Amino acid sequence: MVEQSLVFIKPDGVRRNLIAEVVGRFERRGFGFKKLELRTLSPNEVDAHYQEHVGKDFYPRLRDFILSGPVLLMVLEGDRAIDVIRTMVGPTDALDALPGTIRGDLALSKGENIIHASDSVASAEREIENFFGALVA
Ligand code: IDP
Ligand code: MG
Repeated sequence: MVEQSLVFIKPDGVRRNLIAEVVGRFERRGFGFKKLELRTLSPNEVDAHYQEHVGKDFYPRLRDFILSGPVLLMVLEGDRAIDVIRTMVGPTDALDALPGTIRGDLALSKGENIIHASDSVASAEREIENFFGALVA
């Protein structure tokens, strides 16, 4: 089943010059790039994207972090993209992430953990519409 996932490299990954490292993993795995865009998100985009976390104790820090610099937005397409990419990314807390995963190889933090990836087809559709205004063909 071909799916699309909304993925972005967070500002820590961009600042640490990890764009090629992360993008290269998705290229080599075989995903198609439907979108690839470097830009700083707006506060409204961030609040909509993280709507399930607004109001949690860590949200103000998360919001400031995501707004602290440009992110590299991607829409990736491929077979079972949602689950395959979540497996490549690893668990939220990078200290729990196995070597071989993006977080397990590149991060040491639960907050600054390099990358976002959609967790379901419904989330991917909502996230793609939030950042790009419409679904991507
Ligand atoms: P996910 O990115 O693995 O899907 P979520 O639980 O959806 O993880 O949380 C979204 C983002 O919020 C995380 O990637 C991380 O940057 C941040 N975050 C989540 N939980 C915590 C926490 O307990 N402390 C600090 N930051 C957190
Ligand atoms: Mg999540």
